[in-house]
Amino acid sequence: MIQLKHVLVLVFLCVFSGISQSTNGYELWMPYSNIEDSSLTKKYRDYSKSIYFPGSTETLMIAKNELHTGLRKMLGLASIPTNSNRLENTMIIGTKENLNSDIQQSLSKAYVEIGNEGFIIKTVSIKSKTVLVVTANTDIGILYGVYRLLNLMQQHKNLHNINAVDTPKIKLRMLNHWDNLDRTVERGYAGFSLWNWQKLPEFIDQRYIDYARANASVGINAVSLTNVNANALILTPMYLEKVEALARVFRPYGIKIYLTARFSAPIEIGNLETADPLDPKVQQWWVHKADEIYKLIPDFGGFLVKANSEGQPGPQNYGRNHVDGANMLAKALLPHKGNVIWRAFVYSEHDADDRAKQAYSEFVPYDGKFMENVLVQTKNGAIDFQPREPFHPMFGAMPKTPLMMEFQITQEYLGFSTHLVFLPKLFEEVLDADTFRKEENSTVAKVIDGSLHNQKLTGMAGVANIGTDLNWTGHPFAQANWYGFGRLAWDPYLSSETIADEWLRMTFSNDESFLEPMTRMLIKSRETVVNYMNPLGLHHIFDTGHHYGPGPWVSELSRPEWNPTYYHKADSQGIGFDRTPSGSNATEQYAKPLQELWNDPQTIPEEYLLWFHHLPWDYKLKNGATLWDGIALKYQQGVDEVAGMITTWSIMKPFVSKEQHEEVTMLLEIQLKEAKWWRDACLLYFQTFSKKDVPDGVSKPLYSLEYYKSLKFPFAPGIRPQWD
Ligand code: GCW
Repeated sequence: MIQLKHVLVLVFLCVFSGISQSTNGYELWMPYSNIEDSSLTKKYRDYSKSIYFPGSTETLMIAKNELHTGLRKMLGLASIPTNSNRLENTMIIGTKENLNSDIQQSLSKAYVEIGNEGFIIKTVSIKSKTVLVVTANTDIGILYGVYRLLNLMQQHKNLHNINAVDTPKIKLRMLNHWDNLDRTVERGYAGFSLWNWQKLPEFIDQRYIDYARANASVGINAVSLTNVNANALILTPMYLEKVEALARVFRPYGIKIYLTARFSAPIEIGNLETADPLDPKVQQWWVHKADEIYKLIPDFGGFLVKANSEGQPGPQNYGRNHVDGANMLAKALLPHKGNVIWRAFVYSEHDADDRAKQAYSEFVPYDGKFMENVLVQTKNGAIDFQPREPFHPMFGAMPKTPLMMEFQITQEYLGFSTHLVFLPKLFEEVLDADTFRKEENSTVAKVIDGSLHNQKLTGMAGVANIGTDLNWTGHPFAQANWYGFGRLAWDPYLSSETIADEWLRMTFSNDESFLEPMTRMLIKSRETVVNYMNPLGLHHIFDTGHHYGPGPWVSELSRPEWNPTYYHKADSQGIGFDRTPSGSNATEQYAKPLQELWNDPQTIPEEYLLWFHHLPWDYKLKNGATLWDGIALKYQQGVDEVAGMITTWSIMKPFVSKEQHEEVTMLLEIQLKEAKWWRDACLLYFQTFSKKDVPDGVSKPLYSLEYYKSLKFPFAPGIRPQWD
């Protein structure tokens, strides 16, 4: 029997060992762990002595509850005193019109800066007393401000003299769920879809609320609920009433719902014979559909569309083009202020040109032709969410069109939810890339936030990694990728180090002996996965369909560009895809300075080498090694780095819960096993062309090439049924 003294010891251990109270990860980056530093607690308590927080809208009530929960848990306060006499308080939280005129005036410039979604957190002196003020122009600004304040407290930041004026730099900060109506998730590795269509609209799962809360805490303000490989049923009344229930939950958190629109919906659910965008009956059908949706959901965001891509229907089925398709939908949505997000992820089996060039060739000529409520959503790279890709050449090349970034948070090509990979580092690399399209430093971030070409409508989407798993994302560290995506969508100029530091502090511990090695580990994890999967610019050498593990030998799929051999082009001469003028000339789609730099294997950054060049096996790399040796050594380095992650993690026990420590340890062991699998399978296969021994320092393969080729994975999640 457990005795009282055991319970007390346990409580003592939890409270005083710095272990966060959350043990299963459900609370994400908001465990609001008790702050043990007594001087810090005192300072925070001083601000929390008496709080003036007027207003009772749904959004403000959420903010108030959150504040109370946070302060209660972090500071151990039983209740939070509120005071309606605003001059006697230590914390004042309210929209501009609720604050006294002195404060209003002293902040008048900042109020202009923060617009509709920003906030101000500032200590001000009132009657010679220091007061912490959180203010905004709108309720949602207050909610964002409260979340930020609590986040800062979770990070043990000094609030003395704080003057944080912050507003999102991007308008649409969006998660794209690839959730099917049967609750499977395409490329989902964290369980099933959160949306329980059978129980909606009556049953509101607490998860919907917690999901909205997590999104709002980082400023995500839009979600598309359904897979871009869309099912038209979602647009029928039967489903729309369920969508409406979710919209009601999300609304006070500032989140708008988008749906994926199947282009052939007028045929499938509208009894029309065609979905031709120039047919008046089809146009009318969409106008009515939009009216019907907005009647139910007045703040509906709009449609996300994958058309004429990987077998999805689209305007080209009727001899029309992307502009015809997008503008037809845009017209139906415009009166309601809705948007069309039209994806640029297109490539065709009938186009013999390099797949990497096709989206640019197809879309750039349409620049300036889309209606003002159309965003063209473009993946970060020209192929497909690979461990490393040069930025998509469309960024910067369509100055008259708002280009929306599409990142993939779910790790389709990055080890599913079993590999620890900190994606903000990858996202940062893309956002910081210079397109050279205008003045110097015309970065992708400046294209996305609209500053380079004066765009008003701006957006960043992330394909969600969220599911019904207890900890939401499968891998406890994959939560950092959801968090980091949100932070970068708010501010694409944040550094990945800052994001790693914030997330680690909030989720686990503020102890420096935890933070320093763990931040380093997170930052490095992104290069590590490149090393053991796709070093030196190799790409898309994943096994077919499910993309689980290596399959560089796959060569017999019906569409050439679905075969890994299409991408690595290994032969007895060498390896790599020649995309210079002597090959596919994909470099031509980039600005001149990049063409010059990238056309020459001597000047291209080596991380892109084999993306753009086919080079002999004994080509000399910058470090003097031959290309073959260099590839082999990178694979080995990746494996060694995962082993290093295991060592680092093994000493982190004091800072995390026992459950999470064990979970991550098991996952890292899988990652190590799979990193070795990648190394051995790829090197054995490429060796059949290079005919060279692996250099010293590279471990001998564990199994034969035949063994690796024979592996089958019926259990691999997230497969696309039509591919298998
Ligand atoms: O990378 C590919 C994925 C598909 C996905 C497609 C897309 C939703 O393998 O599963 O389909 O990209 O982005 O449309």
